[in-house]
Amino acid sequence: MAEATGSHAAGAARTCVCAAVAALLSGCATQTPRFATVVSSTPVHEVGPVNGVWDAEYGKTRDPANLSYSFRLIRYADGIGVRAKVRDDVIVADDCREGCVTCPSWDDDNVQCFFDGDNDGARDSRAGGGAFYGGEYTLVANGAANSDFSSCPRGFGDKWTGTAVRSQRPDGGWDVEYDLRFSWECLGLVRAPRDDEPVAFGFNICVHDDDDGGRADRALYWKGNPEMPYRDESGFGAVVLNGSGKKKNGRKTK
Ligand SMILES: [Ca+2]
Ligand SMILES: [Ca+2]
Ligand SMILES: [Ca+2]
Ligand SMILES: [Ca+2]
Repeated sequence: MAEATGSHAAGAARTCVCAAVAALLSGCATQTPRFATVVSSTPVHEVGPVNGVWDAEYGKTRDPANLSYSFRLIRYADGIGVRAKVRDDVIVADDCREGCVTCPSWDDDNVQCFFDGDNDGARDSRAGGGAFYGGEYTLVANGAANSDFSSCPRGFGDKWTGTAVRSQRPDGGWDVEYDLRFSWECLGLVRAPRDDEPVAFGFNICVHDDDDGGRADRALYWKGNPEMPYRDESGFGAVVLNGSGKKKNGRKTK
């Protein structure tokens, strides 16, 4: 049985900005993508304690029932989707209030997506004061979000969206299914790619695991430099998503 992950513990005292307010602050008038047409997708990648990369700032586990996940990327006509299924023994979201779009998302159970939209493999994506070509996007297990370090700060619900749905496993643990969708603008692309051309960018994904409240206990990446996996784009994975194979005028491409 699946249920929406809307609960959160009381006591989160940090300042949050809700989605409606953030939309006003952003002052943007771009059309919200519909994500109605799937163009292409990657295979499903499995990430676990052995083949993943642990962020050196946190702890580790050997138990895939404690933390492991699978994910794939989907190219839509109007942006990129990331679907991830996380296995976790305890779900905790005590630091982020539901509906918040600038919360300390890295302290709770979450999925983080990282885009190197200009594909330059920078050693520090935040160097130079915040001109992002992509950046970091986080969705917490209770639906809270953060994209402060990205091309679409506080853009959740408008320029990017996501859902998190949990279901209990027979062993008492949880599966949490995340469905995230990003406009081309959030990848930091100069222009939206044509339907018939492939799109290539650097990508990484991380799941933070909080099992006991307070700070996260561990963070497991697909790829990367363990010392700074969220900022060092040189360690990201290379992703190429094919186009439709049809030009706008209807002729097939070779
Ligand atoms: Ca866990
Ligand atoms: Ca957890
Ligand atoms: Ca903790
Ligand atoms: Ca927490």
